Order: sequence, then structure tokens, then C-alpha cells
Amino acid sequence: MILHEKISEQLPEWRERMKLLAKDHADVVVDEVTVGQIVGGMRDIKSLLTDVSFVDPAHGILLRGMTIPETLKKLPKARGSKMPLVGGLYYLLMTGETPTREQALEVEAEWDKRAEIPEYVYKLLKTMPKDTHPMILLTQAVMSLARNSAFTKKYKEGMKKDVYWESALEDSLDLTAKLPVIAAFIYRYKYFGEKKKPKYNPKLDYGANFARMMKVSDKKGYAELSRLYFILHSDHESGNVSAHATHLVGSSLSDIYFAFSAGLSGLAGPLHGLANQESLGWLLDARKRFGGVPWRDDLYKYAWDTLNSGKVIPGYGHGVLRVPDPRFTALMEFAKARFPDDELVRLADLVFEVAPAVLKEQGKAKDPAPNVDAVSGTLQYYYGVREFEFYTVLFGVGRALGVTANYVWARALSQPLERPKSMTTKMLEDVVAKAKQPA
Ligand code: NMX
Ligand code: MLT
Repeated sequence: MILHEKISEQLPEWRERMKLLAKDHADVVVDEVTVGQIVGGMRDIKSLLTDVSFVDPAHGILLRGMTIPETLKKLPKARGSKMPLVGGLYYLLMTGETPTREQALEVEAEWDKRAEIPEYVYKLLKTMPKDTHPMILLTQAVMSLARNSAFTKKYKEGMKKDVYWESALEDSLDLTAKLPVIAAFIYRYKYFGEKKKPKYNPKLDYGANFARMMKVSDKKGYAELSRLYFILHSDHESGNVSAHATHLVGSSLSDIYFAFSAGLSGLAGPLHGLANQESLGWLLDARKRFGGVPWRDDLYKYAWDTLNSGKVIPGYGHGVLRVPDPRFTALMEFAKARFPDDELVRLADLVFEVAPAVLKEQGKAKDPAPNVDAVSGTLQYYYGVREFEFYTVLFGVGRALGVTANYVWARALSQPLERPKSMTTKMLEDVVAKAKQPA
């Protein structure tokens, strides 16, 4: 299999580099940690290692070194489409190389072979109460797939450490193949009561399959959005909650199903992936309150009302970025090229003018710019996917692409159990008292 071959070729060099760092340079100081960082959610502490992606505060995500516009331009496209094949993105994340169209299609073909969902997963989903949040359903479905993990099976049989990554890759391909099918089933079952299992069509790519299984009316347009959406949400270096949770759990040698269900649980929080649903809710509220796209002054007041009521403006701010998120820009460009007159798109655009100014005036948020969640739901809404509780599921399908690539490389490079050290408040106060003592 193509990804297996490529990773095998690259492994000796990466292992050598890792060995040098671990053995010969272990005592070189990289950074210092301040009290502010310890009490402030570990922000900016450089302590994670990944080559899959990097968030540059001034330029946004670099996927294997490529900006979003470069990624969208250079990856091979689905036939008759302006958007890249998701299989090509997976090849890029896994290998660090830009694939040819054939290589991207080989990954897509792997997904075709693995997209079948075990019957018990459907049964499990159907036993849940009707009002269960779709992120609970997705997390449960993913967790239940651990039953078939190649990694866990081989581990029990005594698999050697240097081949851990091979069964990690097997599981990752299986998981990423099944996710769009599971997500589409959850959508059709939960909101339309459909019990029929979605069928993956080998003649279609990942994005087109998803659009077909979701049964939206404009399948072609939604396939384009799905390709873009999954690519944009795939990875955002390793410190974000979903990636970090997946990595942490994986470091205990839990299989990717356990690890990713932890990542999904983190994604389900309103400060992380759930912000896309909150963000659309905020826009819809504004539209309802003002009977359409409001005047700028009204929107300004609405944004201040949100802040004054102790809430955040969803879709704005970021832990690392200090410019408008290029993923936001890519989605906005997509919308403006296809449906510029859509009322919610115009409203989201006006919020982009007003919200940063309000956040700057308030002076708290370090990044007053929009992140990916500020507009992602608006595009789903346009294509008729209006059940916005479901949006984080879509984020999850995309995020699996990045975190599984990281999981495979973490096993390939024998990244160890993650185990940072904690302190007590008294210990921290003692450190402060000592630092403040006159010399
Ligand atoms: N609206 C109001 N206040 C904000 C916002 C915002 N959009 N962003 C940051 N702040 C506040 C933040 O709550 C904090 O206040 P306090 O000191 O009272 O605790 C202060 O500004 C400093 O926060 P930062 O250091 O700028 O941001 P931090 O790194 O802690 O948090 C987010 C980053 C993304 C959690 C934060 O900006 C936020 O809550 N944004 C809204 C929710 C959102 O859009 N989340 C999605 C993130 C992207 N994703 O896809 O996961
Ligand atoms: C993400 O895509 O994970 C979010 O932008 C959050 C982050 O990077 O912290």
C-alpha cells in the first residue's frame, strides 16, 4: 500500500534524527516556563513535537510546510472540481510529499475498500435516545470500533515496537474510511429517521461520497464544500485540544479508536469545535433580532451586548493565531465565489468588519480576528445542512485526517508516554517569593 511504502522509505532518516536529539542533545535548553504560562493553560509552552503541521501566528496553518492557498493550489483535484481530493491531502499529511493524482487516487481506493461499517455499530447508534447529541453518537461509534483494532490485536500477540506504526496505519485508514459513512448515517438517522445504511460508492471520491450519503439537494456543490471543509479542518499542529487529547491518549499505546474518541470529546467543547454551531447561532440570532442583515451600528451594539452579558463572541479569537485564520478566508472566498448574495454570508462578512473592532475596544482577547468557526456553519446552512448541532461532527471527520497522521508518526518514532510534572499552588508561590527576594 502506497502510504506504507512511502513511510517505510522515510523512516530510517527520521529515526536517526530522533535518536540524535534524544541521546546527544537532550540537555539543550529550548524555552523557559513562566508562572503565567502555568496558571494560563500552558499557552505557548513549546513542548510538543510534530512535523505534520505548524501554526504560524502571522500566517496560519502550514500543512507539511504549505499554506492553505498553496495546499489548495498544489494538491490534485477531483475530476471536474476546483477542490483537491481529500485522499491527496491525506497522502501529504502522512508522507510530507505532494502526491500525483494517481497517488491521491490510491489513497481514495484504500478508503473504498475499508468503508464498510460493522452491523453492531449501527445497532449501537440506534439504541441511543433520540435526543442524544450527534457528537455523543460519533464518539461512541468511534470508540466501539476499537473492538476491531489491528494495533490492539497485534500488541496482545507481542508485536515489536518498531512495527507499531504499521498496524497504527491500518487502523487509521480504516477509521478515516468509515468516518464519513458513520457521520452521514448519524445525520440521516437522527434528523430524518432513516434506518438505511449509507453506501460508499467506489466510483466517487471522499467528498462526493459524503455529499451523496448526506442526501443534500446540490450534491455537486456540497461535494466541493466537503472536500474543502475536511481539508481545512484536518490539522492545526499538536497543541489544540482535539489533537493533544488524541496524542496524549495514544501515548499510552491505546489504539487510535480510543485515542480519537478522546480527541472528539475535546472537540465537543464550546471553546473548541462546538464554536462553529455557536457561531452560526449567534448570526441567526442577529438576523432574527434585526429582521435581516443589521446596520453596522446595530451589529456593534449586539456584539457589545454579548460581551457585557459575560459571553464570548463565538468564532473570534485564537490561542495561537494573531491574524484572520486563513481557513476562514478560504471558506469566505468559497462562499463569495458561489453565493455572494446569501444573507448569512453578507452578515458574516459584516461581523468580520465589526467584531474585531469591538474585541479590540474591550482589550481582552489577544487575537480579535475570526477563526475557522466564524463562517464554517454558514456554508453548511446554505447547502441545507441546518441542524447545527451536527457541525462539530463534520469538524471531527476532518480532524481525524490530521490526528491519525500524527498518531502513526508518533508510533513510528517511538514517541514516549506523555507525562508532564505538576506542582502545588504553594510550590508555585514559593518559586515566586524566591524570585522576588532582593539579591
Ligand atoms: N469573545 C470574548 N472574549 C474573548 C474572545 C472572544 N471571542 N476571545 C478571547 N476572549 C477573552 C478570553 O475569554 C479571556 O478572557 P478572561 O481573561 O476574562 O479569561 C481573554 O480574552 C484572553 O484570552 P486569549 O488569551 O486571547 O484567548 P485564549 O487563548 O485563552 O482562548 C479561544 C482562545 C479561542 C478559546 C477564545 O478566543 C474564545 O473563547 N473564542 C471564542 C470561542 C471560539 O471561537 N472557539 C473556537 C476556536 C477555534 N477552534 O476551532 O477550536
Ligand atoms: C483548531 O483547529 O484546532 C483550532 O483552531 C484550535 C487551536 O488551534 O487551538
